[in-house]
Amino acid sequence: MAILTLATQPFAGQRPGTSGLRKKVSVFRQPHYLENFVQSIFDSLEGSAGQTLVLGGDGRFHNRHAIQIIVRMAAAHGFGKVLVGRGGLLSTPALSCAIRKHGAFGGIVLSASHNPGGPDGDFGIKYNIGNGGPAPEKITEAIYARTATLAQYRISDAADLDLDRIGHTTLDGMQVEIIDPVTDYAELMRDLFDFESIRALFARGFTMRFDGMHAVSGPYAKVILEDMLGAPAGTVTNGEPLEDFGGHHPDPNPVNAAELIAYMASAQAPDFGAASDGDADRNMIVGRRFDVTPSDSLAILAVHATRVPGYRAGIAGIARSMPTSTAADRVAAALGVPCYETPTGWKFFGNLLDAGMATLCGEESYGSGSLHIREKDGVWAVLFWLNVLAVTGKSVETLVREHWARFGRNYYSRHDYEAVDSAAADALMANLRGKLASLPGQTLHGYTVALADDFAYTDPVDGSVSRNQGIRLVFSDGSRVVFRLSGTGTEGATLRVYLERYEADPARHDMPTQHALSGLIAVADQVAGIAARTDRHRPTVTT
Ligand code: VG1
Ligand code: CO
Repeated sequence: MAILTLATQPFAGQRPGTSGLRKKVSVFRQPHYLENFVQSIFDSLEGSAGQTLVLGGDGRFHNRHAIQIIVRMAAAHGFGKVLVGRGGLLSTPALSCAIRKHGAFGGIVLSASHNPGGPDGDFGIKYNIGNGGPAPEKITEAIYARTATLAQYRISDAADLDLDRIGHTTLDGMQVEIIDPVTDYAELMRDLFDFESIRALFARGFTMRFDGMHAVSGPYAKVILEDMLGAPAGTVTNGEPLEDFGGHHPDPNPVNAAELIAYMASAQAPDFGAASDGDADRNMIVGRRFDVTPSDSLAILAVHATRVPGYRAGIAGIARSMPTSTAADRVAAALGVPCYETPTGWKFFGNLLDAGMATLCGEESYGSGSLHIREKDGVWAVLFWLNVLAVTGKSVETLVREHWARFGRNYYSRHDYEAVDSAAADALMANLRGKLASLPGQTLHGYTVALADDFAYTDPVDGSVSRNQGIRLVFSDGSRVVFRLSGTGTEGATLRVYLERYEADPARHDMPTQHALSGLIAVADQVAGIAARTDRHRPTVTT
């Protein structure tokens, strides 16, 4: 076996977005494309010689091939050991858990998360640091800078590994261990939650459906829900990871998980429904004939945290991404703890969690998590809800309605305009930026603009500043409209418009969401000129 040094040339555009580098599979299949990016990651690390790297992915098309390449490059780079999930599988939260548990230097997760898979779908790669979380911008920018100058990469010429057999082997002097992808993670969940109470809940006949969307969460959900907690076999549906996710879009929202939503609205609906995304870091929570918004979910978990063993001592603070509704802010105020507002993307929560400033974090995009790891965590959120349902004996709907009665309701919706012409989307954002100074004081469709800005964030721990994180209009009644361009899409641009309206009066908590937000929807179009500039007259996806 030998270490080869191969000449290469830079590829344009290898800049990590909101969550790693995501491109079409066809882009990743170009010779040297993956290798260049991996070498750029390795070249940006200091002190990795002899250390441990954790490696796994969501099982999508190209996953196994990429794993073989990265293991051989890790050996060439001088890592001491690589831990690989069996079959090349590790959910994003399980990878974060494994980095922390095994004291690894870092990890690489192969996923394009909620983006579709298969030969014509998307692929992605992301580097996580030693705290288990996504690399901060300082590192992702260094990686990107390196991709622009790379002239060679190093790789072992060793034969392919057997990824399917648990155990130890060596590759060009580097240890390789194939680990069960579920074990460490399941143990962590058992330590955080009241498994006795949840087991008793299922024993009393409580019913649920977990839709794995043929992504990587299935094996985790089956072991934990069906084997450890005694949920009936068949509770987990679409539980086998498939390379193309069965042709579906593994994005757990009411549009892409329509089958689960329909089932939860039917006469056979179980007590509880949930779904997760490609890499199992997102969650959707559904009650019987009752959907829960991710922003409400975060707020409700925070209120009930002390009912859960892992959070019995209370929470130090909450962090939410800027577009996420302010429901959690009201809970933080009631608990007397701070609520931090960060840019979109989990990498911004890492410092707050490491510093002990926040305990729970969440995003409106069906993501929530806590200091137990440094990624958002889909199965964790489901277990948190099950724990609260078990110890309160209440239904999902009752818990949410009680929450609204106490704190008020934050009507919330996100409108996505996908695959919009990039130039038109950039022009729309530039035009909005140009208008910011003139908006405060204006009244539009009955809403008076109190603040209009381009969100910038100063990390309170390391002082780093992230600018241009979304245009924010805040109105005098606390309602908000936020505009951002997606940093995870692979086709044209995706414009996201986030809409939020606060309603304190319980007599007005039963309006259809889009109706409650109709005034703000009109404001958004008037200010941004969405229809005129993109020629789109309705969103591609409304969640
Ligand atoms: C989207 C979401 C963001 C999330 C990111 C990664 O980013 O809005 O909240 O952190 O996806 O989630 P963007 O830039 O497209 O809006 V995952 O589960 O796809 O890794
Ligand atoms: Co994801």
